[in-house]
Amino acid sequence: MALKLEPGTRLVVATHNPGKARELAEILDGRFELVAAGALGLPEPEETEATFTGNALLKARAAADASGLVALADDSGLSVKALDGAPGIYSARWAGPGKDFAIAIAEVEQRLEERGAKDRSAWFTCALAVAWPFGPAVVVEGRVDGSLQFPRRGTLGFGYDPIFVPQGSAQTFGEMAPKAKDALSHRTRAFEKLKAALL
Ligand code: ITT
Repeated sequence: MALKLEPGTRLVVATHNPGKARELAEILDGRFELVAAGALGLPEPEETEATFTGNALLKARAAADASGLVALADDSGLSVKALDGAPGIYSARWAGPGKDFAIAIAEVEQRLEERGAKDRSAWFTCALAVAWPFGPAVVVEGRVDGSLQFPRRGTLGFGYDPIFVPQGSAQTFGEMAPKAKDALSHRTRAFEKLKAALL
């Protein structure tokens, strides 16, 4: 039988990142009854996989099995071409234990300077995984290409948004209203694939 995610399903959103949780709620647009991982006291599993899809599956599996609910997890990050794809799956870790993205952004800028790199091409990736408790799981990936710009611009969004300009735009994600970012984002593109697979 094909896997289906019925409208109104109670879904635990397996993220401890409030920026992601907000965007996922916007993108899911009332299709499901969302429960936050934090509200259930679910622990944050260690991200031991080497890929976005691997870590998304790991987080969805852990949340589904611990809660008994269908779980949705997001593993995402920024990849910089001139840094050979870094920070990639380490995007959150570059912000340090205080999750300070001023530190992560400064690190990206400094590494580009150290390399004397002129190419500012970068992309965001989002892997979304859905797992059923002790059951099957599905994972998909979305990507948006763009370029980096310094200094940072805009106070909206989260994470690396103030330095990322998506292709075809003059604004950083940090300058865009939520709906404008959602129209272009890696997260929305991943969700479009999830819809095709499960809805
Ligand atoms: P969870 O694992 O609890 O979901 P996290 O923040 O640790 O939260 P990740 O390991 O997937 O999640 O790290 C992804 C990081 O990549 C995230 O902390 C952001 O800094 C960055 N990132 C992902 N999507 C982004 C977006 O849309 N805009 C800006 N930065 C983004």
